[in-house]
Amino acid sequence: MKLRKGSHDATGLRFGIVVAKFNKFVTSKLLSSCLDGLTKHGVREHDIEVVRVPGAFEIPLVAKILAKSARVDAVICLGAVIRGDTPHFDYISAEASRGIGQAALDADVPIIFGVLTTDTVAQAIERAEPAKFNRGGEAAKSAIEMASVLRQLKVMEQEPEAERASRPRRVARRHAK
Ligand code: INI
Repeated sequence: MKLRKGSHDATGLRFGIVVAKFNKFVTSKLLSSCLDGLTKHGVREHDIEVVRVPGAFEIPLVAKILAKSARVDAVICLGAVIRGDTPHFDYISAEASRGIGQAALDADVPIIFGVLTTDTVAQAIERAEPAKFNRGGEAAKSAIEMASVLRQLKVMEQEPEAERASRPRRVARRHAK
């Protein structure tokens, strides 16, 4: 059996973060614990690119552009969609999750879903709180793990090619007639 798994050593990895301004009192907490999580695991500050967008609905497009830019090894999406009394919640949360998943598949780069979808403000605050659920820090950990596992898989993909290239070329033998 060959077991491949990501590590939490983020040395040399680069990350993009897309953070929604809507419900900023929650998303700013997600962002600061996400940044803490990345730097704690060895990511350098200049290897982190943060992009702010109006709301969760706008996250997927920016996440996809960042993921395709070749400037980052993974993208982390942070937002807070709180149900309240309008059907807006269903449209925005569904579009954010579908769009983020699609962006990762289109770009072939890990994109982490750190968008809270909650019924109440209290639930959102609890999930963002570093001392409670710490979803921002969790998103950072998932991003590091995925970037690390993808890096391993890409190395594996390149290896057979490299091996082939280093092998001495066989000279075609002419048939004596
Ligand atoms: N955006 C959020 O990130 N969270 C919400 O809870 C929310 N609600 O409830 O409306 C929200 N709306 C804005 C939306 O994401 C877009 O920014 C807006 O519709 C413009 O496209």
